[in-house]
Amino acid sequence: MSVLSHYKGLSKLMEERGLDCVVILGEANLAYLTGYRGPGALLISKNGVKKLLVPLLEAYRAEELVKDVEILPYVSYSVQHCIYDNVLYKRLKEAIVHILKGIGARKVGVDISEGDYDVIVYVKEKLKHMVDISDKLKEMRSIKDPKEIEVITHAIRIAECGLEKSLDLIRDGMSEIEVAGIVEFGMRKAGANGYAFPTIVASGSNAAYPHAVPSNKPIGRHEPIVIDLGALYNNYCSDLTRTLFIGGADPEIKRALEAVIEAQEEAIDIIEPGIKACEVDMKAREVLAKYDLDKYFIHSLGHGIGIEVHEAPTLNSNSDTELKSGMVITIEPGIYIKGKYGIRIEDDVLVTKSGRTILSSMNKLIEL
Ligand SMILES: [Mn+2]
Repeated sequence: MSVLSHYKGLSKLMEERGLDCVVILGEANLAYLTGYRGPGALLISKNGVKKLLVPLLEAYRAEELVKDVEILPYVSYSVQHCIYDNVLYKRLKEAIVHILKGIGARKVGVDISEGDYDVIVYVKEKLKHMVDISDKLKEMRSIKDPKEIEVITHAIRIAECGLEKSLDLIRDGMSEIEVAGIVEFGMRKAGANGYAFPTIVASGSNAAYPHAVPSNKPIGRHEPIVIDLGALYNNYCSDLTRTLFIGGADPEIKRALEAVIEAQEEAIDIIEPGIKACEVDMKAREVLAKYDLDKYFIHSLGHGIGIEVHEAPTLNSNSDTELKSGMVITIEPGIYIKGKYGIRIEDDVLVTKSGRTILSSMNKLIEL
């Protein structure tokens, strides 16, 4: 996919902050700017020099994915008769400094929070004038362009299709691990390159752990089964959660699920450009408070999704970030009662100029 438009934001940043060059180190930021996701560094100068440093073993793949940038392989040991004649026989940090000095860069922007500590310390020591641009990149990535929205929407379809197909195969008595495997195979069959994160399947009292790890526990009838899944497609993630029941839901738990759905829908209804993320989080908590369930909602309401499954903005009580058109966020209220049960519903929402579009579309009450 074309990522050329993302360079424009960086050129503007270099101008605004008087930078000679930027160095991109994080794998997600490399994917954002080049389409290549892997180790290495991208160097862009204000004069238009673009070089992508990649480990020698990644050079073929990078050449296939990245067309408008010079690919420079590096390797820390000597290689005789190497197929590339431009290999830098250096470690990454040395290769970066070598190039920066070669182009006479003095003031350099680096996405410090994404780089290895060792690399950052070395570059800072050799360059002196280093500026952190991590926040700017996070902000740029939080606003998706139409192509990114299309790819994320497809990643959501893959997750929904994978879960939908799995519903015919899930039976009580299967282990959580087995169900996770069925769901993941479903996403693969629907075209997933990979998973946004390891699928969570948590039933009964295990569902009280928001980040439960699937276990050998057999899933039972009438208990909540939380399935949190996400597909990776063309470098972009989806993130979706449903709580389902085999043989119908226990009535008390069903009422709690209805409260969670109401909290989610009311929070989604107030999403529009200019609203603060904390206000959306607050709305969900207000609804749960009506049912005296807010005390069991022990995590934030949601987060941005994109190249990474958790990215800016964060939706919690401290987040005064204003939502903007082009952001894609999750809205995922849940309640977790230790030793008893847990419930979560998660959908993916695009902030639009006039309000919001819910990108996921699966039923919220699923009884098998
Ligand atoms: Mn999520």
